[in-house]
Amino acid sequence: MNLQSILNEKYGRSVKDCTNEEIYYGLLDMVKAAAREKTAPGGKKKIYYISAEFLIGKLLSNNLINLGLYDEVKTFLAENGKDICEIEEVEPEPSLGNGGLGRLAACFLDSIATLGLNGAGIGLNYHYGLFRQKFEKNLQTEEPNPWIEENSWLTKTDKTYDVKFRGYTVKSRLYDIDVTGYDSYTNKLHLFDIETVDESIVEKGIDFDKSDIEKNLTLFLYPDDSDEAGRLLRVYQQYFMVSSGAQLILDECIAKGSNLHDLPDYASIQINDTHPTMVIPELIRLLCERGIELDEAIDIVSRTCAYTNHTILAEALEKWPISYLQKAVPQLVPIIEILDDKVRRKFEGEKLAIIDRDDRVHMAHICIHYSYSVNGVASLHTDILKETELADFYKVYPDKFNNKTNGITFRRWLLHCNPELTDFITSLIGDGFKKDAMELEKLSAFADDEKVLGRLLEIKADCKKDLCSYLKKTQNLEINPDSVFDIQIKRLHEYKRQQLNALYIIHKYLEIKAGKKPSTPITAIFGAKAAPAYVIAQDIIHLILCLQEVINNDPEVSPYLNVIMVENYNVTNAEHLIPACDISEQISLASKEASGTGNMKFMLNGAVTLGTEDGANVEIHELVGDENIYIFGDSSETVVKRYADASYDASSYYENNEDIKAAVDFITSEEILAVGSKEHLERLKKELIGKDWFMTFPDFEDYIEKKELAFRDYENRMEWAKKMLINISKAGYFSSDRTIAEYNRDIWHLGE
Ligand code: 26Q
Repeated sequence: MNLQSILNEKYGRSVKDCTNEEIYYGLLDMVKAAAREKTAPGGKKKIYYISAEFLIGKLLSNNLINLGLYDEVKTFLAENGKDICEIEEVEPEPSLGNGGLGRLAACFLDSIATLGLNGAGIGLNYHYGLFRQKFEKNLQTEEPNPWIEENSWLTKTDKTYDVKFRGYTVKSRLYDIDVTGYDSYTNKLHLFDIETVDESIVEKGIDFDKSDIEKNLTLFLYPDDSDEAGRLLRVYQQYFMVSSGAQLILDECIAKGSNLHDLPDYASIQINDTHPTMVIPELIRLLCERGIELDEAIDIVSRTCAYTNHTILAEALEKWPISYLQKAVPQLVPIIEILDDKVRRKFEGEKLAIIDRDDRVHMAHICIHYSYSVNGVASLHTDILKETELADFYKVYPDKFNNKTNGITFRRWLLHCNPELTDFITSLIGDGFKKDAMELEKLSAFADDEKVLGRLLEIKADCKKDLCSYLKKTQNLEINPDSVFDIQIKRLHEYKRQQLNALYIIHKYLEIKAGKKPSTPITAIFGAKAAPAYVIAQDIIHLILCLQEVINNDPEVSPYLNVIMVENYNVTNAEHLIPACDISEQISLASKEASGTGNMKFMLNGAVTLGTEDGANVEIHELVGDENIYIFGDSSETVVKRYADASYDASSYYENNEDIKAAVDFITSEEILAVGSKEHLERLKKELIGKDWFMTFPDFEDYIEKKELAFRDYENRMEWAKKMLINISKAGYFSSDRTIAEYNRDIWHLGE
């Protein structure tokens, strides 16, 4: 084994005598060398996936699996008394993303390489990933989350670019991370950085001096979908990323023979949400600088760029005051004004304009006018974009709009995180599903095979035990492995409605107190980070933590109901939580969750969804049928209508529904106030009664009903196992290999 010779050279010791740290760094070197030996996919045209976030997670085992080395290394280590899982723990997680959008970008890179498409990711080399979450006094606190060590997955390159801001120029340097495809090629993730970043400017928690751009430009990933502070810094970050990326793209295309007039034959640039929008004016600027006429430059760029929308939440759509751009990147302002002027000449009215009357630049509008493709991320989401949110644009550009339902990489979310299930599936249907996920359908032949179903239940029980020991070891949390695991893990956001789940838990607690005990104990598990400045999200975390303390310490209730809030939810603990889940909570307010991708990961691992008709839940429902999913709540049409006519009145639900009133009142009960903060809890209660903007009350009764039904059905173990099997067998559609094949077929056209 190659590893031994690396360890000899590095430490002069045999693997037996090396520490887990030493073995990890040995494997890092080994994997980097093996990745370098793999060829990059060739071809004239290349896809550049540009994104402010790549939530790649730990890379060691992922790369070992994709390079076909995992089993060999695991056996070799075991023979020498070492456990590969313990070595995996040494790796710091690169948390270079907030949530779904960043994790999607990482899954896409895996699939682009696996399908052998010539592609690269372009992003930023944040020194600190998404903050590390700690709980103190039942409140979230935030700490910096470093991941770059002397020895890391990053490879420093000698490529540098000048990036101009108002009044000064900074130098960007390119760092690369290899992206290994499964049994396939290797691509690159290009991350740009500046050399003057100064980690010592971090103050208490994650506060830092936001004004000194040269010291803070790539210091932190933005933790906020909702924070006002530091927005200007975000503009600097975005421009730094797109300017470096655009220069790299032009260099590469020229090196392959492009005369820049033919740029669309050499490159497609997929813009991941509006965060990289400035790549459009920046490319136009660079093309003009290189001698191309403005109108032609605009046309070339519009045929090169494609845009993906990930949200319909108005507050998440970026609108930058033109004064910010003037201050940071004045060179783009005249170009954006010209882009706006052209739109205004062509289309009447304000709705399609780029610069609005308040002098704010609508980034999504730049993308829609000056890209050749606009896609949503699940079929319901794309329909809502076309019919409601972007209807005015759809009218004038019907051909640009298309849907690409999200997907996940099965390498990480099945092969790596659930080897026992993977082996069992392989024993039943062979290993073709590892390359062609649709082969999972073959599992449906076993839907009535009690032996198979029994084994499936055993594997789930094993995964639950694994999770119990993992959470005991890492967080000192105790869970009953024989309870039903009901899991909601995702960013904390009101539209995702963790508060609805919390209200259910209160309802259940009150029922148990009144003597109505569930026949199978329930463990409600949460994992969620809240943006530091998102007040109500912090309050909801506080409530869940208070419920955890009160309920788990109540001897009357805790044998039947437990609440677990996992600290610092991230990719690594998701990999332990997902395989162990029985019921997957996907309870966003219909129309608000563009797609969701956690829903797909749970389904693939044999959890049954309890969800609203939102995002990709709709497609999961269509695939598995009514019998194998628990759907509740108002439809997206009802919700959209209720917003439009402003007819929703939360307080009347509170006044007229006893269950709702009892659950909401409990938020400020003596029991909760004994462990919580009055300020937080009263604010949350007031928010719910006075506003409940994401309409939890209208869905409350139906949620309880369907959840109770799911718990009852869970008692019939064979029937439940059948539901699990059908969910797994239908999950093939949600492979990101399928999604990427569709992007290529409809948008990128590589290899044609
Ligand atoms: C915007 C402006 C200023 C600061 C931050 C931001 C910002 C940062 C991150 C806005 C949005 C995000 C992240 C969005 C996101 O994760 N969206 C999710 O994308 C997934 C992949 O398509 C979907 O499955 C989810 O439904 C969607 O919520």
